[in-house]
Amino acid sequence: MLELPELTLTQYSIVYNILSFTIAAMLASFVYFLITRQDIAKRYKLASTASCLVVLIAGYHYIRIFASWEHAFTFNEAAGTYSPTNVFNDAYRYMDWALTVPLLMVEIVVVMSISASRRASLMTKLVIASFLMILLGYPGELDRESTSLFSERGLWGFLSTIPFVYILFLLFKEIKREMGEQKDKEIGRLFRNVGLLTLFTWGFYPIAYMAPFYGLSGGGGEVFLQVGYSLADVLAKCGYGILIHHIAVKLSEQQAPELQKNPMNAEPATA
Ligand SMILES: *C/C=C(C)/C=C/C=C(C)/C=C/C1=C(C)CCCC1(C)C
Repeated sequence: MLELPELTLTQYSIVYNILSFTIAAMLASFVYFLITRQDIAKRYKLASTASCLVVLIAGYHYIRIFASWEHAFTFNEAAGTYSPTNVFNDAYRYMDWALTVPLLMVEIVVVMSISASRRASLMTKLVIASFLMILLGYPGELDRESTSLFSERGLWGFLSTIPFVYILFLLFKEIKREMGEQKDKEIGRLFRNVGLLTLFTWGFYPIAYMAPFYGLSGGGGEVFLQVGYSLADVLAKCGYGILIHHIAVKLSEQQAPELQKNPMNAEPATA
């Protein structure tokens, strides 16, 4: 639970609208992943199930975050500002990540071209490491007072960074292998894009976590955090899911050419 700063009308509205936009993005992505499931071969369907669950869980949590944001402030007519009159529950974000981040790992491992036993072991490592990363970050998030790296916040942040680095290391090793082994260059490119998207969006979370260490606070700091987390979530969940979906469709076409009869999947004739 977080005590919030006083916000101007503009600051309050920016967060209000971004949270609303994020709910729309998550729910729309859910419908998209659900409808496009039929274009994917059976062995890759788990990727699409995981994508559906991720955006559904996130959509639900954003509805709760939005309600908590509305409830946390009262409009001060005289000053024309929003005063914090209630606590804001930002634990919803961590509850959300604890469920969705492991599922994001499932999505990518399902579309990798590896043996069933390697798939199971890689998935286990990534799921456990991503859960640990969120779990270890949370106690530090509760420490709102520290402004130094050498504090409780800094310590938990450091511990959480160990599985974070391990995940990126494993992912990049596997993505590099996929890019080398895939005969279809387009699939290789999609894997590279998934890697870059993961690096740039995931990188935002620890930077935001460190905000108190570089003096980001007050209304501006709060707006930066809420907007940053929301946009990073949309890219890391909806955008990422769309890339994984395209990989799954391409792989399905390779294995079951009859799927190409679906006009949605057909390549334009080149001859
Ligand atoms: C959809 C939500 C996603 C992709 C969330 C990702 C979250 C992280 C990569 C968080 C990482 C953290 C650290 C590496 C250290 C500080 C604590 C965290 C949890 C913010």
